[in-house]
Amino acid sequence: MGPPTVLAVDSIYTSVHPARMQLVFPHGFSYLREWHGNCICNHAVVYFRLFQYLVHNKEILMKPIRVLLAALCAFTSFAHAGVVQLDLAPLYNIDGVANIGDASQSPLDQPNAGGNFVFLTQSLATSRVGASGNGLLDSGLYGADEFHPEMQLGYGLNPNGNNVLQFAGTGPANFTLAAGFYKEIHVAAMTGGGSSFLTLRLNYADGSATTRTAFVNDWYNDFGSTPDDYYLANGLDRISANLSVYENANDPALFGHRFLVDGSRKLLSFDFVANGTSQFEPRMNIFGAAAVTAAEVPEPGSVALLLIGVLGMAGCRRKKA
Ligand SMILES: [Ca+2]
Ligand SMILES: [Ca+2]
Ligand SMILES: [Ca+2]
Repeated sequence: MGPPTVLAVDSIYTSVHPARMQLVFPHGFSYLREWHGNCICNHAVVYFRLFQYLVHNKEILMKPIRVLLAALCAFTSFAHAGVVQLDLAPLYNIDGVANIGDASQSPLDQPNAGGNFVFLTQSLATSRVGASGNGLLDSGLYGADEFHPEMQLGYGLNPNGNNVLQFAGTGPANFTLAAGFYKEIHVAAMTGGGSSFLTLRLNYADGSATTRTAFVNDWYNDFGSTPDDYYLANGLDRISANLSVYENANDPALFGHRFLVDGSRKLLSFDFVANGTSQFEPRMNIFGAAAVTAAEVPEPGSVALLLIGVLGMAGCRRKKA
């Protein structure tokens, strides 16, 4: 049997849900990371499978590059603070983004004269007005930039169903995430028909809570980005909820807001608390959220794997000498 090789990089962080990164090795071993909605799979399983692979294929110790690759696979699992996409689907109460094939949206602003508008996807915008169409990304997947981590917005996963949490004078909404240590939560939001305030109340395992209140602008407002309040998209067009009126406005925006978390305390859940909203206007709308984990502590399995990699490379050098 020849030396093992990496058969395929099956898919690296595809835009489908759940997000998945997979390396497939021969002999039935694979390296896989998945994000199932609001939790991350147990990394220990990944490390154990890589350990199995290295032990099973002793000849790999002759191949420093492959050892290094395997070690890097494990190392990257804890070297970076993780991003957890928070699946708010249980909270969504309207379809706030028009897309091709779906003519039954609910307005992001007041449902009467002068209002009754929603965002639309780029493909629908292009189909209506060609190159001057400005819509939200069809996938709802906004890549990381200097202000925010990668964020998967709900409409990209469920374009025809409920994909926005709208506060129209309604009370707070609680979201329970995978209990853990986080340092930031980012929320995609805007207000239609005026501006409003969003307080995130963070509930820790020790019974304590912290809050920060963000000013969630009217979708036509513009401001200078800061690490706390920024844009996910700007210069957008909008369309009436029944798709009859296209406004080639090049102005509305979807905003992002950062809420800092005490990374030394285990977080259990948080509450979205809206202020300044009403049944008619303003109405605040939330499109998705992501959490950034606090620095992860290397697990014993990954430390052992790195040691194997170093020893393997040392062994190769001795044999060559
Ligand atoms: Ca829709
Ligand atoms: Ca436009
Ligand atoms: Ca604007």
